[in-house]
Amino acid sequence: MNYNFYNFLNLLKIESIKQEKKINLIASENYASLLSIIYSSSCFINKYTEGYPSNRYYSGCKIFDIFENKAIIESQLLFSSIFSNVQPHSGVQANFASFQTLLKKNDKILSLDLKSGGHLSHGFKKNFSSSVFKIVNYCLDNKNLFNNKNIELLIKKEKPKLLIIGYSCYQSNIEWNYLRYISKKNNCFLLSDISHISGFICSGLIKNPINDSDIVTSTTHKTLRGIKGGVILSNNKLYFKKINSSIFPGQQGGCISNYIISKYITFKESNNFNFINYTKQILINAKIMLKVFIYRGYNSLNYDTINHMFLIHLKNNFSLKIEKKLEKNGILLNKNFFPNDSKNSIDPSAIRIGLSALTTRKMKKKEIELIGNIICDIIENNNLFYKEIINFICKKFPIYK
Ligand code: DSN
Repeated sequence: MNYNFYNFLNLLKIESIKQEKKINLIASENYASLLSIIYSSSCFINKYTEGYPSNRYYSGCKIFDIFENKAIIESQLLFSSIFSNVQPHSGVQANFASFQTLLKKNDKILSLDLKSGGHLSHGFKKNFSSSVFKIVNYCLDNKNLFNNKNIELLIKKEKPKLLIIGYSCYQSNIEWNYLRYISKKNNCFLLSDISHISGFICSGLIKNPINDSDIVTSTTHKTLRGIKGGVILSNNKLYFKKINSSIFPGQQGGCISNYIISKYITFKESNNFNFINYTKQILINAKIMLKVFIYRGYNSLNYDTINHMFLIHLKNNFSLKIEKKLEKNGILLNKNFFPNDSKNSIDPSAIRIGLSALTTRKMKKKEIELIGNIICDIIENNNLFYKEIINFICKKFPIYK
């Protein structure tokens, strides 16, 4: 197809109408705040700012220095950390810089298995991390929980240099202080990847692992409601210099200046009572929808969730087919592994559901229960056409009012 400028404008229009018309339950997505979007497309898009505040490669960075310093301070306030690097382009890059800081080539990493909810960058066999480091995985136990004793046994047996605590789907609490105790006792570093739950942590709804970790990494676009990006935090002075040099010049030249300004807005917006109330509502909504599924006879990892997301086992249904059927009805979510899944990644046994985006649209109990029941109906019956109802709900709750 021969796209010209107007075709592209049209494509943008189609995408934005699609976003307005669909119910988004993808747990790693959200709608960035308007202010963070505006700042992400500011005139700093033109400015090269290689280096760090007061120490740049190019001239003309004085105003940007003010913004980057503000972003650093605001993220430190938000997560009670004494160090922050706001330059990573993504959570994956934040993780790689942490590996570069703490590890040498061929060191061993102990991380959560992908099928148990682990992340690609934590050592998946096709990811760059596993070509540089040796990887051993722990799994969720038979109650679908992080099992401290199992992790302790693996640390003693495998002697990893780094334990990663972080997940793409998990519904329960983690005893960070115990994991810190056992990893420290065995000379193992601890990296906490809080990408999914950082909004809950800065609101105080989930315990902040900053003092129980050597390094903490996060994305800025999930429960934090910013634009896409990463951040690295630490309270251990030994690593500050090394983290900075791992990011620049270790992994990148210029940072994305306009995105760093936008991150400042995100950290600022996340540091007030409105944001705490927002994350409380995400939690309420996630619990309500999970209850609908349990009532309709579905299994999840647990009967409750402490964050924005949960898994639903689809019994004998094909998740790929269900994902597509839901999309046709205006509902977006992703198929997902369930712990100990015997199926493959193309058609695993579960779907993952996250409530951040619907909460941003200000939906509450009535809509959440209705949408939960509609999803169950679509899973259980063929030829149902809920598109009109989904459209109607979406119209009542515009993304940006
Ligand atoms: N793969 C994303 C998720 O869905 O959790 C994070 O990178």
